[in-house]
Amino acid sequence: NLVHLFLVNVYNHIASIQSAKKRGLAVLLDPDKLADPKRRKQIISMAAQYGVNLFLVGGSLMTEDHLNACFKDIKALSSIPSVLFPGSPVQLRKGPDAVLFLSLISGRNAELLIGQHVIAAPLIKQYGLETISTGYMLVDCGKSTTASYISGTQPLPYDKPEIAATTALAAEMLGQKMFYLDGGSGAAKPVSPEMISAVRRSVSAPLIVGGGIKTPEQADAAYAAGANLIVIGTAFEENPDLIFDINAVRESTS
Ligand code: 1GP
Repeated sequence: NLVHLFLVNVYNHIASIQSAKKRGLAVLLDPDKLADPKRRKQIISMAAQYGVNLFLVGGSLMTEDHLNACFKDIKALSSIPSVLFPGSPVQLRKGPDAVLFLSLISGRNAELLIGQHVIAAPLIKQYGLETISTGYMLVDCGKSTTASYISGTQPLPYDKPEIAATTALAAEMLGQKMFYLDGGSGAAKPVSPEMISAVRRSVSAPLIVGGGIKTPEQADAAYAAGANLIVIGTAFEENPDLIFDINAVRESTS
């Protein structure tokens, strides 16, 4: 609808969650895993019912293209902003409200620090998408994930919060507007609260945390350590009803 089109500025929306000290929740829709329209619509509707703040849509690997269907269903069933979380420039298209312009700052793969961005930038401009410059940090959370494999990079060591903190600090000095600490989809365990709080102390920009969050306790720990927005994908795909318990944790102190 028109009001939605004119008012939504996704970065301001996320920054306002941080400034209001709220506990933000994003649902990750992996188009590959949500190829079944019934299942996809069920998760979107439940997320809308519980007032989720954001949908992230995308994946490190796409074997079939269901992205347009995801964006269409989100618009039809909710007024929640949708953000493309691209694994590569082939995922770019009109449809999302914004795109995370990710620099994989935990890695040393030049293609994911600047190369793919050169390819993506003119398309993003043509499509008129809001661009959110995001310092993206993959963390080794117990198993090799698709994200770390496909990116060909070494993730940050789990027990080295100081490396994450100084990486984020350097990226903020370089102009990144947001940070995303990610254990990768389906991680064996979430990013540690120690690492989250080290990054939180190091930078002032909004901080997103995801990967392997499966319980209300883990969500609570991530928020308490300083995450402004947590991202849950796999756990909701496996059990959409979990959103009820996660939401209770959000409301307990926000
Ligand atoms: C992955 O942070 C997201 O990039 C979500 O991870 O699927 O493990 O919830 P999960």
